[in-house]
Amino acid sequence: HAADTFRTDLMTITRHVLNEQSRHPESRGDLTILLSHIVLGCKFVASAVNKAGLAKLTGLAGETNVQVPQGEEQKKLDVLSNEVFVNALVSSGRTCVLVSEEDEKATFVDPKLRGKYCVCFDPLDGSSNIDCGVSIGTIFGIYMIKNQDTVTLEEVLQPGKDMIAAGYCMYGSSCTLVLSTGNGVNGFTLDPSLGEFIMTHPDIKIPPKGKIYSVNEGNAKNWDTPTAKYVEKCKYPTDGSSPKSLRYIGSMVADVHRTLLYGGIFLYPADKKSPSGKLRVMYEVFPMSFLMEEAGGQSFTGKGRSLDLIPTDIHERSPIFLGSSDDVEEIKALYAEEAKKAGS
Ligand code: P6P
Repeated sequence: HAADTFRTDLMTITRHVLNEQSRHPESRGDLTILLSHIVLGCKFVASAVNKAGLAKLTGLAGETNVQVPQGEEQKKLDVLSNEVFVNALVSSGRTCVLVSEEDEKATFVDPKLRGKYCVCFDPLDGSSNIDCGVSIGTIFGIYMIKNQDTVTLEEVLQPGKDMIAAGYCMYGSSCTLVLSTGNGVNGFTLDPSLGEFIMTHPDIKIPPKGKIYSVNEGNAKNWDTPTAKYVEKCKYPTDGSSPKSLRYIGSMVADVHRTLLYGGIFLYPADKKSPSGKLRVMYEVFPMSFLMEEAGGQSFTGKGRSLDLIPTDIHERSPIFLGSSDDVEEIKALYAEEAKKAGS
């Protein structure tokens, strides 16, 4: 029956965000407008990422190719993505400061175009994986700024628990956007024929315990004791349970998305080479931790709750252990044990 093929009551991301807005009668719709500009950026990047693959295949790689106006240097995708997001966020008229993985300094928006939000984002995380077709993604977190006209860097360096929304868009076999505005987590898949994100994963909840651990075992030589002990327990359980499976893609958005849907734990620990770990607090750790907690999971830094961190620099790094609540509890216990020994 034709009607079975074509759903006629589409829950698009725009409709979902408007529904969320209606839960806040005092809202003027600024967040809705901001999110619609972020969604536009994601649609552009999805298209550019797919074309990039094509360009490589037809040997159009290199300095310039036919898609790029004659003589112009082909921009690296992460630079291009950053420009798209900065332009979309500034032109939304709803932001006053931007923190991007691609920009050394924070961008303070022209006062004439300012709004009340700060957006922290990694426009194309994992972009080194593009050439081999591994999924990559955009990660973003949104803060409200108290004094948008006199905003200073200090006001940007807020603890993750003050974020009001966060999400990521994964560019893979399909383009999936996962979003939370503080009332649960929902997933949307881009229908390229409509150019719309349609809700495909309503009210995502992470399983309380998983069978997968996700870490770069190549760093094992440099791990601290609690991490080494935890991974050992995953591989050689002493309670009679089956060993966990190792799944590591090396692209945070892909590894976190699998963890969110299937359960388990994702770890990027500190090690002797990188005492603060590798992942960035404001636009990787905070947004992913916000989503995990909204989905019933946890996120831990090795010292405390990730969202309680107060960054001192916009590109600060932190160790991160996130995922199923029971799994994160196990590694928290190992770090507590180590702290007690050190304190004793
Ligand atoms: P490693 C990608 O470069 C990235 O920033 C994250 O997306 C990913 O989780 C991590 O680094 C992978 O790092 O050291 O395991 O290659």
